[in-house]
Amino acid sequence: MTEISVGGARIRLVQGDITRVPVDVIVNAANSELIGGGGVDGAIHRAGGPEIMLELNRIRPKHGCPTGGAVITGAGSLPARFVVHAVGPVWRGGGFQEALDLEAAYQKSLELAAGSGAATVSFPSISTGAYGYPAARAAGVALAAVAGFLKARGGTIREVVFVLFDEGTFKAYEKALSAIEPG
Ligand code: AR6
Repeated sequence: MTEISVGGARIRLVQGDITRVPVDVIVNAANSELIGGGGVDGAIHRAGGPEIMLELNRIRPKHGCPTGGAVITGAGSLPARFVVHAVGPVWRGGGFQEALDLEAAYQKSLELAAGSGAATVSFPSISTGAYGYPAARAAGVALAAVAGFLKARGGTIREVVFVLFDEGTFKAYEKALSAIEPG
């Protein structure tokens, strides 16, 4: 399954590079320091250009962005209006509130996206690369968080698209999507 309707909106899964998919808001998997890095964060800053980091340098909270938090900036030369930089948890075995922190990262990102008036939002698979969160577990948390938000208070958001880089991650999200109640 690659698509469902929830709360009058749509959740869709695609395999690919998130920097190539036009949306209103692209969510980035950032770190607390908001200083850029590898993975999807590196790809977003490369494709968006230096403008995004210059803006982060202006708005960066003194002690960084906490795990489960997010900040919003412009999107530079990306095919989007804004980028939300979300901080997912580092996987430490599952007993350190990782699921709650991951859920919070998705919720905060959607609040910021809805606050910007976005109709379309894209997410990568937050925390499942360098941060080591097992993809199958992360997929369940991510999809439940997004579906819950769309059912309760989706606001302007009409579509959330997960852009999954590799086939294994895509398959994990496909499986997890079949467990989400449409409606
Ligand atoms: N489009 C979509 N997904 C991508 C792309 C892309 N262009 N490139 C990689 N991915 P990661 P994390 C996938 O490591 O685990 C960074 O250095 C990737 O295959 O990017 O949250 C940050 O600065 C994986 O499925 O993010 C942080 O320090 C997913 O994106 C740290 O890594 C997430 O992998 C964050 O780690």
